[in-house]
Amino acid sequence: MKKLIFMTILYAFIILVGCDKQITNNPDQQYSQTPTDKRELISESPSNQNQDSSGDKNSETKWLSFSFENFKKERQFVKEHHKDEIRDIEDGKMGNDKVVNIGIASEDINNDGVREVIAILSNRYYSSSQANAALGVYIINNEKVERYIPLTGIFVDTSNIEKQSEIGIVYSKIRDWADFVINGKRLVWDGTGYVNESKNQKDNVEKSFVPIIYPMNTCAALVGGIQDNKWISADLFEQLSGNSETDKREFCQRIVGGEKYKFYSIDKEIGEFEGQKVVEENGPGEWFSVGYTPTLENGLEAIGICGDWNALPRIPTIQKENTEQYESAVNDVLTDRGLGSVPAVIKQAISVDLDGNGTEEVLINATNIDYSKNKFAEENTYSFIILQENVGGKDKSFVITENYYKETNENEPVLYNTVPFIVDANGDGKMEVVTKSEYYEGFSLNFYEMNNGEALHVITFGLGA
Ligand SMILES: [Ca+2]
Ligand SMILES: [Ca+2]
Ligand SMILES: [Ca+2]
Repeated sequence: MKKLIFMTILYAFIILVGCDKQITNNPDQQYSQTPTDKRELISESPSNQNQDSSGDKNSETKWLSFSFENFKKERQFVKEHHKDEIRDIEDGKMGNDKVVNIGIASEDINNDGVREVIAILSNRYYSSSQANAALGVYIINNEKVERYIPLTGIFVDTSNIEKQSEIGIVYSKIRDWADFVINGKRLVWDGTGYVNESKNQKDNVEKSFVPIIYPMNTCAALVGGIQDNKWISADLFEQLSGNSETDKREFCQRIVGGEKYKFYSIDKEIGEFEGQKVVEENGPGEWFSVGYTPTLENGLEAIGICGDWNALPRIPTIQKENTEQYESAVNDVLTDRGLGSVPAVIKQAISVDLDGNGTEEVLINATNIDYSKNKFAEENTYSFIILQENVGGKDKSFVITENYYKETNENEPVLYNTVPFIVDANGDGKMEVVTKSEYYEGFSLNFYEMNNGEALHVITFGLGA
């Protein structure tokens, strides 16, 4: 049942690993870095962030103080955002209570150095059995509300709203977004909005074991996953920090069959599949396969995650044309790597809000290699992936993975890098970037987790035939 690709395995990956070493030691043929763990800041504009003058962020609740006088400009943004309902209330269409009181507080909720507006709108219109006011976080950009995040379930003492202790925030050590404390209940950020903490804790228990598989024809390769909140690479040859062979074998043994996997392409959920027991494959290398049903539609490239959350909380947008705006970032890398005279070619740009902070990141796939025609080195060719983030209004770029070829060499297979998936593989609300490096008839998959503006390499897996 297994195709040839399953039979002689990891042999080429051993070559691949060996080749990386050659690459590094052979500047005549190639220069720059191995594809797997390279990330480098190539440009950073001065940031205009203001650090909170209160200094260290601790885990104490900070009770918010809402002002009904100050923050005139911010109040205007909020009014503009709710203008239709406020007009109806003031016109008396919503009853006799025609005054909307708007209290404003200002804090950096998502840890990006820029303060958000937190507003409370008080009027009978906002009263129900679940709340007696409207409360929300407003992300302001270009003088208007770019994103409104409602916070539900607030009951405030409307007669003494400026001196309240019903609404507080707690800066989180594990998430960029602060937790909210509302009437004694904790709300935590789940990547798209604020949810009740108890729901989230239940999810965390389920996340202590998450296999991730890469389907190929009738069988999938076990790529790695999560075990006891640690990333695991199932590849027995590759060692990322804190990833022992014992951990890997224990991880594999826990996959007993009957696991439910959701399969994802880069921009959609494909469906649910059932996985079988893990099988250790023999050959020139060792790897683990997982059978699955039903059959995946032919030619679809997917990643399977055994978890019940939505691993595509935000859908990536793929842009293949009109990518000129990203050329300067590509030219900066080419110049820095000594290929300044080689034209920038952008195969695609993928934009998505990786960390869920309301601003989009962009992955730029730059290559002048026509991989369908030639898999061997040609003079002045390259394949690299840049991550561009917007921090405090300024673009900042990192190279995630890169390969360059200075001279034509018919015996030297090229490494060709793409971004086949962007998924939240561990269910923390932040999406990981998955790169694929193809090499002759082998490939590796690499997962990068975004953490405070850095791309941490968390899973690596290689396979060859
Ligand atoms: Ca902020
Ligand atoms: Ca973002
Ligand atoms: Ca994640």
